[in-house]
Amino acid sequence: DTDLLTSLTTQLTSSNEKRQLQALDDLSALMPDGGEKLLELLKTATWAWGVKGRAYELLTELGDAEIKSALVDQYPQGIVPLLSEKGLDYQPLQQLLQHHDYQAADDLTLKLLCQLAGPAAQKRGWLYFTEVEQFPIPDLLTIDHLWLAHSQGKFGYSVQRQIWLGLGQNWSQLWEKINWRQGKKWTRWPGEFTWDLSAPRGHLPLSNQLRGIQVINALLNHRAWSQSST
Ligand code: MD9
Repeated sequence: DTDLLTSLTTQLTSSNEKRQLQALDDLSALMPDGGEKLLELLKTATWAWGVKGRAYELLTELGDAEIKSALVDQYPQGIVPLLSEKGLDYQPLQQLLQHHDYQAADDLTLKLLCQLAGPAAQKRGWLYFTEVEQFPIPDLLTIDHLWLAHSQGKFGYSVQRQIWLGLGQNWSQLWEKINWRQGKKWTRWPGEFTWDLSAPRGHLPLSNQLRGIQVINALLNHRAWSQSST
């Protein structure tokens, strides 16, 4: 067991994101053993958000009172810093995502984007691309990091952007790749979307295509994604 812990620790600190997530899965079977080590790694390792969030989730699910109080101490708002230039409270989104309540989190994400856009968009219930272009970088990054952290790096606008760039910015291929459309048939909201981690990469968060691509185009081209990650 000590040998296994040592080898998992090596895997957690030295390899790629996929192998790190695999190591976390293996480690979860040994827990609560390894909890202290994982807490230490969470503070020191340079992990992608998907790995950090999974490690954080595993630690919060432990009964251990000392680890719990250390987490509350270190990360009172969760693993992702909840930065907002507009004074929005991202704690409710953090809670839903931490508990993998992806459908409620998706609804709330749209609400938050409307709040970011202002009173007219809140009343309208949907966005103009010109409003999206004005979104502050910290807010968009906070939302994206929350989705990444609590989906093992599977969900988030930055994931959708990466896939879309990989497809030569072809929207039609993106819809198929992330299961928003199958052949000629658009996926129907909400029942036909996949609200768990069995979804393909980039499936969530949703952007309604009823009014065309302008909004998602503005989201995936936002200047937030050309910044260094923070
Ligand atoms: C992805 C093509 C998340 C008629 C709910 C949030 C909203 O209303 C009914 C509401 C309305 O505005 C919602 C989400 C999505 N849709 C809806 C997501 C989504 C994705 C791809 C598509 N949609 C594509 C698509 C096409 C036509 C429509 N949609 C029509 C439609 C209608 C409603 C919704 N969609 C809601 Mg969809 O009238 O934004």
